[in-house]
Amino acid sequence: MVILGAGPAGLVLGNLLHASGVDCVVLERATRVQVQARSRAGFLAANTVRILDRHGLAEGLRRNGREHATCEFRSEDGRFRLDYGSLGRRERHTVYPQHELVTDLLTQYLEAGGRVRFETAAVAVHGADGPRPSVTVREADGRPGRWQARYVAGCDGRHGAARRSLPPGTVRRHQHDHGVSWLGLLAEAPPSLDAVGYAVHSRGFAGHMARTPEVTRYYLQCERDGSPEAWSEDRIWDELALRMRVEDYGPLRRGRIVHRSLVGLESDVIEPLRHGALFLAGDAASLISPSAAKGANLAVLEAEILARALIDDLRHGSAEGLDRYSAQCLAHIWRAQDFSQWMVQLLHGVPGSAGGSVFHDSLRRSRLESLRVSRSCQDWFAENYVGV
Ligand code: RFL
Repeated sequence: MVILGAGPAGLVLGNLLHASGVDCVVLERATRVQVQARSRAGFLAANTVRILDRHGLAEGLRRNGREHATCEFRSEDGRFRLDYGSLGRRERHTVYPQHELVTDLLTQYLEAGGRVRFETAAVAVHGADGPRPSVTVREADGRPGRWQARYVAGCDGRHGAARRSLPPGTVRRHQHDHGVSWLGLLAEAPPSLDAVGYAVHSRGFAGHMARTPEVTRYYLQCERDGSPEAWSEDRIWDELALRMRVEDYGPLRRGRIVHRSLVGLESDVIEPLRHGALFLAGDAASLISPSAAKGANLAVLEAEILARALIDDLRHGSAEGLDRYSAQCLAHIWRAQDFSQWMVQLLHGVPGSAGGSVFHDSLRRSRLESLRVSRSCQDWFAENYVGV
């Protein structure tokens, strides 16, 4: 079994297969240091924690993660809080930075004897619809190589080799551009709120999410083709202060901006998630806008479903799970896409639409008001916000 990519999807899959005695190798383009330094997600759904717990992979997040169950909305109509942990299914998030989760998964996999080939970039998957699939690679020293396997798991993200290797006409690709970009920021500053903060403002959206007691992620809606470097630290903090209405609700704790990136809010689903012996999981299967913090959670869920199906096939001779894999995951993916689209519309006006903006802004305000006053709307929100 060859797994492409050592992100959350590839490493959960690797851990589960290795623990069941399935011979596998993870091929990873980056170095170990780079893999462990990539800071992205932070909000883990209750189901993600249950999956990791079930397989003995949750020790680090149980020790160092923090439970989280409140979000705060700020807008021209005031502010309100939702204690989503007491709504819907009464589930909470665990805040645990993705790079720490990846570090735990990698350490556990390697200590158990699992194999990872770092600095080995998959170039293409060959013969996935035949009896002898293989993966061509470029090794760390630049030399070409080839790995043969019964199955290949493409967990190498949206721009990886797995997607590139799908022959034209074998899958459909559904893409949607939400028309909005965020400047994603990591600040060496303690969180300023004990809640996730969503601020809707005529200048654009601003978001606040705790990562650790010392680090906070912020988002600022920005120009589509803007450059992150055009934002000085002062400009970032002033804009965050304005959109988060600090004059009304209290100051932000400022600190050094240690990472910034431009994030276009896009969705992208491959259907089906299988081509012969090649299976897609995580961002390779579907990209989801970060508006609802679902990507890493879907990656873990899909990896568990795929691991079960592969173990059933390789150890017990039953291909049923593999046959069901795509449809089973796509049901979760579309539900998450639906909620993330709803969140995009909750948090943004329609950028660049002169005549339509009053109409859309009014819809957005009305949606926020429903969330403020309607218990059934709050329950629905909570169930979808924490769930995958
Ligand atoms: P990853 O984590 O991108 O890992 C893919 C791995 O594949 C390697 N690779 C290759 N290896 C070999 N050969 C090749 N040709 C290769 N090409 C690539 C890469 O080096 C990498 O190591 O994919 P995976 O495992 O599918 O996991 C997906 C998640 O990382 C992603 O969905 C989340 O980070 C999305 N996301 C969030 N998700 C959440 O659930 N909660 C959050 O709070 C959250 N916040 C976020 C996010 C994504 C963000 N960005 C990057 C837009 C915040 C941000 C800013």
